[in-house]
Amino acid sequence: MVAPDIHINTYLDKLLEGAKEHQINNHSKWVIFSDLHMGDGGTADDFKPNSDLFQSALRDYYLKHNFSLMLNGDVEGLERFSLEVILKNWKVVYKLFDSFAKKTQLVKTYGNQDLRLKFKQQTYYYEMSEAYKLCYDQNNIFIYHGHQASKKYQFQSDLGSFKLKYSAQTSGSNNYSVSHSNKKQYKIEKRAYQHAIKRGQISIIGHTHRPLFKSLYKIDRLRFKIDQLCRDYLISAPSNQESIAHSIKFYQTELEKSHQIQKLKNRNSFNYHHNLAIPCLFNSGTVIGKRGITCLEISDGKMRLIHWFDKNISKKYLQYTGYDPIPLCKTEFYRMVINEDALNYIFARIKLLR
Ligand SMILES: [Mn+2]
Repeated sequence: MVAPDIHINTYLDKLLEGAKEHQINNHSKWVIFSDLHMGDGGTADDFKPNSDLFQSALRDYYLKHNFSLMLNGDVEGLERFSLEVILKNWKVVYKLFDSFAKKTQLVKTYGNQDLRLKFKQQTYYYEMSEAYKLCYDQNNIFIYHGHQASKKYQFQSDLGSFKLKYSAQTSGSNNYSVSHSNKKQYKIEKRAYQHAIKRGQISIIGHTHRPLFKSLYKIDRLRFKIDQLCRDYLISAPSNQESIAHSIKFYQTELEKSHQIQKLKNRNSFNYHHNLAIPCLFNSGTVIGKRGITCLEISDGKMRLIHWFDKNISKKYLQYTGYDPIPLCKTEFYRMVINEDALNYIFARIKLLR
């Protein structure tokens, strides 16, 4: 029997081969969201709490600044709601999607929850593909939802609609997402990570709802940030030192909290398995986060991990200077850059370290 991970690598290679290509350059602008889990607008609808924030970010920021929109899977929570109900309840959001299709571009991938759209007879509103490839110079950014790196969904996809119908009947409504098991999440991320290294590319996934930037989880990103701030402190003017010292304390507290969560949940990190994580894996996180929305932006030849939040819910980011959140005009919503780096630099690091 073939080892499962080798099998999944071959499967991801097939996905890569069939991915729709878009050329990008330093003038291109893309924003990538995943896992909206749109429902019926009621209390069981995971999308609802952040829906105003999401619409405002799309309309007042991304559309205004001519970004193309990539929806990387699980837009519709089809494991719990029918497409008809979702379309009817979130008409206003679909209108926004239409605006991107008209003004810039809109592309959509299949997630595990909306996988059945692939087998539907009716024509869906938007062009969809299982995966996309953004080509930047000689380098590739491979974008797919992420469930393809899980054995369960890979077999479902191979077997087609019959198996999907069967699984829809057998999976309970509380079991609609993979994201509840840390061990399973890490396995999926690890396979996606290994495949990206093998192909010397950047891979972007969603699905596990955990933001990743340059293969770093929050805990590792915080450690690097503290290190950088301590260096900045030494070379800064005395007038700036106090605010940098403030930021260091803020990140230190965040790190302690994250460390407790990591211990509690027995989480892994790629830095435990390598001396240095190879910066090939990114995850846009989710639109349905408790403290806001995360997404990935590609613009000006850079990649950015962004956190959108409502100041009435996540006020703490406004009390310190660490992240520098910027308000969206006439709203209570903020856009905050968590990490950013030049694509050229990321690709050079991947080549040098793999
Ligand atoms: Mn998913």
